[in-house]
Amino acid sequence: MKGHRYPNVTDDLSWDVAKTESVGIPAIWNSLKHLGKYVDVPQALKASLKMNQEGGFDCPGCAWPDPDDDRSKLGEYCENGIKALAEEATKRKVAPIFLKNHSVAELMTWSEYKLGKSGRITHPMYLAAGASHYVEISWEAAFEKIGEHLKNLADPNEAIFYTSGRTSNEAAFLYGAFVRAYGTNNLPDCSNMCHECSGYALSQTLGIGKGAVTLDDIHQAEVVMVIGQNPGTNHPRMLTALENCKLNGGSIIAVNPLKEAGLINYSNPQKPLRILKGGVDLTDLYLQVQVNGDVALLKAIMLLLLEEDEKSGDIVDHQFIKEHTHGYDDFIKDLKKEDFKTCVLESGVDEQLIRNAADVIAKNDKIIICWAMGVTQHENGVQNVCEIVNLLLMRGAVGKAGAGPCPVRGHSNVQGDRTMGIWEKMPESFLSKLDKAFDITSPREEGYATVPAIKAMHDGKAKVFFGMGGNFVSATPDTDYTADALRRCDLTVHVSTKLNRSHLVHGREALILPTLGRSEIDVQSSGYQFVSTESSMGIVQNSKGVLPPKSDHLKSEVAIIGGLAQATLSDREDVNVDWQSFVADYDLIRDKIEEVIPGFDRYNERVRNGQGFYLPNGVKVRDFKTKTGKANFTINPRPLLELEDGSFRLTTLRAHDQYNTTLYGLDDRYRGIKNGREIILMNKADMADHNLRGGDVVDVVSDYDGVKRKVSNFKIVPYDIPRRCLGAYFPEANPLVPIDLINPETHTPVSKNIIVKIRQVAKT
Ligand SMILES: Nc1nc2c(c(=O)[nH]1)N[C@H]1C(S)=C(S)[C@@H](COP(=O)(O)OP(=O)(O)OC[C@H]3O[C@@H](n4cnc5c(=O)[nH]c(N)nc54)[C@H](O)[C@@H]3O)O[C@H]1N2
Ligand SMILES: Nc1nc2c(c(=O)[nH]1)N[C@H]1C(S)=C(S)[C@@H](COP(=O)(O)OP(=O)(O)OC[C@H]3O[C@@H](n4cnc5c(=O)[nH]c(N)nc54)[C@H](O)[C@@H]3O)O[C@H]1N2
Ligand SMILES: [Mo]
Repeated sequence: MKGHRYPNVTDDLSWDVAKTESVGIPAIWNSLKHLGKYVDVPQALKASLKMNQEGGFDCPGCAWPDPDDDRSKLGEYCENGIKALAEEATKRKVAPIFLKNHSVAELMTWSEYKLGKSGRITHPMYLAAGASHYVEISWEAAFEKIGEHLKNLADPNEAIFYTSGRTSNEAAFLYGAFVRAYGTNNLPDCSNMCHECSGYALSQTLGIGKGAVTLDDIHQAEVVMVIGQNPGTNHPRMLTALENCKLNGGSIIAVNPLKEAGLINYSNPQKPLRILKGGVDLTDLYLQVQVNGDVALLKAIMLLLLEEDEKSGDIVDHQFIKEHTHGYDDFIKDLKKEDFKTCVLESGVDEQLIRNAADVIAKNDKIIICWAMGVTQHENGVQNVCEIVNLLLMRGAVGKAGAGPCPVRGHSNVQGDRTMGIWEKMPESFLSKLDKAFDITSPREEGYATVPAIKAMHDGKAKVFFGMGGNFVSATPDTDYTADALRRCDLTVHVSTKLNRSHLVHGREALILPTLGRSEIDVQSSGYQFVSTESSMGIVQNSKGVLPPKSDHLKSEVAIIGGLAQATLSDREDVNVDWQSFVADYDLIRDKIEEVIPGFDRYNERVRNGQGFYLPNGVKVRDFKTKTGKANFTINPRPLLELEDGSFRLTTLRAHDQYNTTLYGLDDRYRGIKNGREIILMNKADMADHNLRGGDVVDVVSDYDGVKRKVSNFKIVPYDIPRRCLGAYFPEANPLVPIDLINPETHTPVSKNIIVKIRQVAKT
């Protein structure tokens, strides 16, 4: 079967006006309803009380941190956390008999939703060359097969080792050590498609590729800007922090092409009295930028700040700038070249609203800027983040209480995985210590990030793909191209909990290795094990599963790495690592982490403290580890936002009922959309111009570098979105994202600004 298509699931699509409030009673009800269908409810409720609590496990959903103290007795989780748990704790199973009954070709015709709902994979499964069905295989034989393939490659750089962001610190660190002992730095990860631009920009400007605020900072901030992020769906517990900020007198400014319900009004489900009062109005100023209008908006705001400062001298923090920053004069010289009116126009936001926003930012000192994918997944993603930093630096809002940059990370341990060395270009300081700790010689040559890895497979330069979690074919750009790339491999292997598309779009041979979920009990030969994760705010804490594993045949990710390393490296004379000792006792892995990575002193002791510990972060104390030793202002050109007649800017979004490529359901409750994912959100005036009505069926085409990419049978939904901008869901729209349309510094695919045209196929 060519390519990779999603069967149409929009037959009874409906839409209503988008909501203006979030959470509250419907959310709790919704999550319980969701639980009942698939899960053993008493077991899941028991588990939910342990989620994000001391002695329990870290929610497998997003990377939002837990409060340092005062965790809610009602449960420190959210509606979408419960859904994430329900996916792991499902009653349904994909046992060998299931895969005997359903061929790969048949499963290819199932929607992503149906595949995911099939349940947890119970046994290692193997697809032989030319075979139609997966069959059960023993763990030993599976490891043997992978080991043989890896040993037979002409060059270790012909293997790709992907990581999705749920992998624990312990598993990620051991995996990185194995991959480098084997001989490659080909360690692409989901971060390459996610916050890579944040890491890059923050390292250049502030000296650390992470955020520098705590929950407490958000509570005491006077202004929180939330740019390109939809916390009501993707980080629901962040709304509690924003609520606290509001109740303490803070102001919230949202910057988003869509009016997201979660940012408008919030009823904290853990505060029933507030629900009765109608919740808390969160956003004071909602700036509905056009897609990729953020640099123009930030420049307009900075021009206003500068203008005020030139009059009064007390808006720009000159003292801070003199002591702690570099490049201010050049930055100002460049900023002054911008015309305010043009910036306003290009941002798509009403001038008065921009003036109001600048006023709030000028009058308050404790300013935090939070952001996510609406900022990073752009060709100018690095510049977007750099402009955010420029604004904070102008106001001296870095390295003090209640202020600073706050990239809100996605997967629950994506930040930890990077700290642990999951990166294609870890610095020498890490590699040399890793070499010493394991007595190995890591290669120094830079490996492939995600997009270069896809191209290498496509070009036949890489032949084995190993995925530690994730759903590579669906999450990556240019689906048909990526599907071809995977199909050209000799072997594709996925360590997974659930069935997904990447098991079906496979290499000549394929393996599925089923693993324990975060909520499950992990016992190894030395006894019960726990793992640890790092939150978006740099807090490392332990996570211990509480539910019995769904099958006796599951292995932990650590055990899978141990088995794989042994099968691959046991006859290599230059590698003498006792991999099984690490599998037996994860404390030994943590000892090695402590040896290699700064900030993990007394790891085994401190991680046992229920609340975990903060990793060191120089930015918080104005110790900027940049080349200049200061915080750097940067010069960032404003992207040109011209559009040909008939073209639109398409941004891809997550619905309320999904976790990346895992679909919890087919609705997007807050946006008022039901039973449909193959849709295009469109401004009513644009619909009128193109003679389109809600429900009309269209093809969407992107034309880039001479290649036309298309998705078919999408339905138009009228929506409050700026003119000439369109919204569609990730991953259904991924075939439209060109493989070469990337942010040049980091190779991040441009998933938030795809230039497309629309062709009507049928009327409603
Ligand atoms: N329930 C749930 N939780 C999740 C996830 C999930 O799928 N489901 N995914 C996890 C992961 S891996 C991540 S990275 C995060 C993602 O969290 P988000 O970044 O919140 O997710 P997206 O849906 O990609 O949405 C980005 C927001 O950016 C806006 N936007 C789009 N284009 C632009 C633009 O050009 N400028 C601006 N200013 N805004 C824009 C969109 O309208 C949307 O509100 O969530 C994590 N948490
Ligand atoms: N167009 C478009 N594309 C995007 C984005 C976008 O906004 N728009 N967002 C990008 C972003 S931000 C990200 S992070 C990526 C996400 O990319 P990925 O991380 O690759 O995708 P997920 O859908 O999160 O992966 C889900 C699969 O992980 C497996 N899994 C779940 N839990 C575990 C576990 O505990 N261990 C293991 N080993 N496996 C597990 C399950 O089998 C499940 O099917 O997608 C990117 N792609
Ligand atoms: Mo992400």
